[in-house]
Amino acid sequence: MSEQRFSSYIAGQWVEGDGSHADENPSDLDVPVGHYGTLDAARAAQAVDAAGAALPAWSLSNPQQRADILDFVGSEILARKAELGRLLAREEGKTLPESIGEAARAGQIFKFFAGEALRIPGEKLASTRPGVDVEITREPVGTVGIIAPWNFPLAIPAWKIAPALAYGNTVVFKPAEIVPGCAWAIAEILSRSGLPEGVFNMVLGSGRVVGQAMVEHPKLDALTFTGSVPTGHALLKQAAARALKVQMEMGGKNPLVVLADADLDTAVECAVNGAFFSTGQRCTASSRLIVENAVYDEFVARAQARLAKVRVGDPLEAGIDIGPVASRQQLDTDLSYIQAGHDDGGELLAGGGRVEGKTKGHYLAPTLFAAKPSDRIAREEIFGPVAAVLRADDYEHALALANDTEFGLCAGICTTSLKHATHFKRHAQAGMVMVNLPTAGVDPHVPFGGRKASSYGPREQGRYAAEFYTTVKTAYTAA
Ligand code: TXE
Repeated sequence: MSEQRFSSYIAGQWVEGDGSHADENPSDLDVPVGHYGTLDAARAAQAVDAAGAALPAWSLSNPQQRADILDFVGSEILARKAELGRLLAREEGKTLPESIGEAARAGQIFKFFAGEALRIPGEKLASTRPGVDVEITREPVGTVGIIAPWNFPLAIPAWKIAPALAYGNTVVFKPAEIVPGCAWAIAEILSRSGLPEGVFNMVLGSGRVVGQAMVEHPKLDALTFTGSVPTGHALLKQAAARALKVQMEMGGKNPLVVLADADLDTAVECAVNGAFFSTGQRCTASSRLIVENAVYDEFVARAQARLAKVRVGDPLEAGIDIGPVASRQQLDTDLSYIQAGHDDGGELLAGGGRVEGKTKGHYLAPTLFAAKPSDRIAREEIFGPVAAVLRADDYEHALALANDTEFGLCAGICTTSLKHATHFKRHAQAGMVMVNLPTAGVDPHVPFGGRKASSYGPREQGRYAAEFYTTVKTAYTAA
């Protein structure tokens, strides 16, 4: 397995790329998952050329052909979910059950969009002019660039690639640098799916070189990006300068409000799961726990007791709750925020440092601070197993704290009050709201996305994906 080499895929051909970069296993730094070569800007541009050349035929392809191909891909991912989950667990570090669950999710998404390929809607309206017919149809947006992050290396590519292909677009997919194995696995399945050459391309390499070359290419018609706010905003400016259609999913600093009337067992489970599972590396993670004063001490005591039982370690090992941080760079970021928590005067309630594993890995204890709303750990996206707990006087104060952020991806509340749950669903400034559930954990067939600095452009997933992956045409015919 350590000998495996991951290549790029352009115009139906595997392309080796330059060099031999180690694909690191964050839970065992001595044994890489494989090796990969990176592309230069010229070869990334060739991938966009290939996608552009394949577009005219694919955009007019039979929807049954597209459905069959996506169904094949979904079926194979589902059949191989244990093996693909294992690759994911080794490469990104989430636990094996979470990884297998993500692989299954990726397969289900391909199957959902297999169906959608056959359900592309249109409208026919009466014209305001006599003797004229008006039809509104959806056509593919064109050549779509996909720039993906590392934290869901199977599911996020799936929820971008599947709708792109279902609606008749061609694709250039650039995964994050640290997950070439999962990207290669997806490309390998797509390479055997019956897709005409050039319809799907996958390019390995750095964001600055390969990603930039894609975005600057005149034949790229649309860009979908998930990643950090700074990169997203930089790409947004470039996209605006050339009027490129974009969809951006960026950071989060998601609140979980715990009211005095909450079932505290539910609240603690929601908090621990939402803040720390998947090593806190979810854009939907509950990194701000906002707890009403009346139950604050009890909530903290119960959360500490629960965290003391959480097991950090090798994601392939049974009984492990939290795997390693995905990379050295992310570990350094997490440790710097733990330091910031101390520097800003926070009180450490749990964790606070690295954990020894059986192997050399980026293990970090789930870390909880009592913090002030102005502290950096309570305001900035950390993207690791580090969360802040804040005090709220009452529901109104909790809601105000929940909305006091530049982000707006999701917001959660634990309460038994229908009145407060209903009010929160309406007034939380977020794209997604959860009641008595962790903020992380969403369905694949309904819209995903946020407000404020978290997102830009149309929603992802479900039927709402059509907004980004298609463009509308209005046709008039004299009858
Ligand atoms: O993100 P980047 P990284 C946040 C999180 C994390 C931080 C860094 O805070 O700590 O981002 O993660 C590509 N032109 N999130 O470094 O840099 C890059 O190659 C074109 C939150 O992974 O934004 C990768 O494929 N592309 C987020 C993708 O952009 C460029 C999920 C994301 O990389 C590029 C992931 C460029 N100039 C990270 N520079 C969430 N909330 O879901 C980079 N890329």
